[in-house]
Amino acid sequence: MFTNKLFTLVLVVQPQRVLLGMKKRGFGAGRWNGFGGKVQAGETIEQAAHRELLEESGLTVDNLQKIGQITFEFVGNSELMEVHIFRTDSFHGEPTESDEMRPQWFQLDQVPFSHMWPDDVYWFPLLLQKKSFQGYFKFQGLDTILEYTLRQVEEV
Ligand code: 6U4
Repeated sequence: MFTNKLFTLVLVVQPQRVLLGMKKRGFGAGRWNGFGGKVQAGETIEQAAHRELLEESGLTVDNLQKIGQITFEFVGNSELMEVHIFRTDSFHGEPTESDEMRPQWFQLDQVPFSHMWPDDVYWFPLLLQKKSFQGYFKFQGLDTILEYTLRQVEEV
């Protein structure tokens, strides 16, 4: 029997660049990723997305666009990660290193996929084209995708 745990992930995208953070500790440490984390009791998914973005990057945003939802299964773990992915094109503040993340801008043709979660290379192009998507990835360990589905949807 599977249970779902809610997570957020925010990508700040500008015409020529995307802001990623090097995860310094915890789950996914050593990988570049968007900013996000667990949804806490008493907050909405969107509130959690704003909170985690501020905590991890120092940035605030007026609007987050809901763009994707991916469920991750890790073989041997009955808790699925339900990750809600948002995109924003504008922000307030200066990207600032936190205990958890070291932010860095990447040109859109130099996104460091080999140092990111292996699923990112599949859905990043949709995110960059502002196409909404829904997916499911089944992992063996942290590096191997055993199977996946990914489809474009009208609305997440
Ligand atoms: P703590 O340790 O409580 O501060 P918290 O920041 O709440 O943790 P964390 O860092 O464990 O949560 O959240 C994991 C983050 O990694 C979320 O933003 C979702 C993201 N993530 C998890 N699996 C991913 C994957 N396969 N591909 C991806 N992002 C993933 O791009």
